[in-house]
Amino acid sequence: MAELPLEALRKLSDLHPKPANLHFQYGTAGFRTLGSTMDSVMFRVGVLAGLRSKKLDGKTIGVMVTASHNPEPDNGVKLVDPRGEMLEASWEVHATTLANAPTTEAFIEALSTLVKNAKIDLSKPARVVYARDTRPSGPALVAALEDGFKAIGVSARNAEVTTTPVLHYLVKAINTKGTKDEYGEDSEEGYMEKLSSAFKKLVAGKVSPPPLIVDCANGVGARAAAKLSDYLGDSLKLILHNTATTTPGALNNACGADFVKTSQKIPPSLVSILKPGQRACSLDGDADRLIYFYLDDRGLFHMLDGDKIAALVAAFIVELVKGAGLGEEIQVGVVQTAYANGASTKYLADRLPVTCVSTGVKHLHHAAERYDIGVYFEANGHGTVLFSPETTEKLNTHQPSTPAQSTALGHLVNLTRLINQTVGDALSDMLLVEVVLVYKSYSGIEWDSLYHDLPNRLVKVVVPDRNIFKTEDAERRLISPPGLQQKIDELVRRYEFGRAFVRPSGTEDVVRVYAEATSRAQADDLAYRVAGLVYDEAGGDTSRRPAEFL
Ligand code: 16G
Ligand code: MG
Repeated sequence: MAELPLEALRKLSDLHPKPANLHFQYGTAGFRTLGSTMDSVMFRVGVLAGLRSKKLDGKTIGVMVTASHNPEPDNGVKLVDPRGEMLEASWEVHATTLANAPTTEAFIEALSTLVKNAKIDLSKPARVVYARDTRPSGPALVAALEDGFKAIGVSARNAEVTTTPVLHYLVKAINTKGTKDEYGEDSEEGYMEKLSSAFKKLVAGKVSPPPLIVDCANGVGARAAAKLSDYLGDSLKLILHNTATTTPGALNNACGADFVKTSQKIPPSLVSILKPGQRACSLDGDADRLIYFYLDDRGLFHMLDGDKIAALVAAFIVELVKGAGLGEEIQVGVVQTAYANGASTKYLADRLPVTCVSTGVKHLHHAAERYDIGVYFEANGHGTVLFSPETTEKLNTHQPSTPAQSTALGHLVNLTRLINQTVGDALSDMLLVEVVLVYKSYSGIEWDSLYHDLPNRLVKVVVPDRNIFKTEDAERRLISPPGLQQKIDELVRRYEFGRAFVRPSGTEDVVRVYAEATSRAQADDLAYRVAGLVYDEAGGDTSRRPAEFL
């Protein structure tokens, strides 16, 4: 058995010392914190990615350097497993352990333990593909990552500056190359070609929709959207805004999907641009989330979030499955989280099976895999549609008995190519939405009227220790602190269609409170009161109560 290359590891690790007083955690979205503190983390992730690849017999692992919708000084890194999926949970723990080893010697010690416990054969090859978003801290962090690759002997492919979903696509495309499951050509061009040609087939013969305004969050999505726009040609005209990827401080600043979803407002930069009735959408900083919106004829803002996308898409897919004569054989289901608007859950549950899971893409993804066709979306706009291997096979081999069935079947097959099934993908989801809007002849207004969102409010409560908050039932109920859930239940009962839940954030040191009710004032009031309960229970900082809750 080959040994760890100790000399190279020591020499390179010494160039990337761990800051003494910082603790790093591989959380729901990988490591994410101030970019200026992440040099050692990047180096060690480089080494870990190599080991992960060796463990999986030389399959290609992905590494994405991004902090998504976070402000520009932040950065982050996450690993992508060979099928284009998020890193297996047990390795998140290894990542955290390695990142926190205080010295080079401790790091090497931790590596040896991992190699032994995980039974990693070091003589296997290691292959990695990596990319970064447009953050200014990216190049230096990538250099540290590359030192990690060098230290463990990775054959690494640099995918340069691209979106998170493109990187996931590349991982899957590389690992399926030459197999019967070939996912597409393993390049950004291959991705653009695959999506745009499926889109063109789907909308062939239909009336082209009016141009779509795309808010690119001043992030890497701007570059990808510009390329995609060239591939789409006249089939869909995109008007790109917030494309200032090199202006300091512009990334995600008062724009992008997270801004729109959390503030429930149009980005100020689009106020003078968006005309009443016109469709617009926002990508987030690494282009894996998508939120649509429009202004009505009174100029009022309406948001079409991940729940609305799920409703639109799921209903369309069910129709196609029935149309193809496969209604009895293929079960379509939807996966949501507790943040899904109650009105969306009702709309969907009246039509198809709906599951609720904990927050975080990996939970949704795994639950969606249990359906033949699983549609999953978080309200924040992250989501996709998964076709099980058996379903894909069935769609490719089924013999339709009428021309109508044949058409519906053809559309489903094209959807399997249009949709990036590895992870939520703002650009792929945008094309998917556009396809449905074209088929239904919907503008944003008709789409929005599928159901009416219950007014809702999300607030943060800063508490000394968020770890005392523990949940059950897909985060819908608290089991700790004891007694708090009963108090919340009592409050909620006083509001018509009231619903509220409390969970500790997985990405920030806060507790989140969500509330909805039949009116804006009631939703705000319920959120405020529940936040007050949380606050009192957790002994929050009284100087910050209560104005900061709302
Ligand atoms: C991360 C998750 C996202 C989730 C969010 C919740 C991934 C790739 N991303 O961004 O799915 O909605 O965290 O944040 O899993 P919170 O725990 O702070 O509310
Ligand atoms: Mg993102």
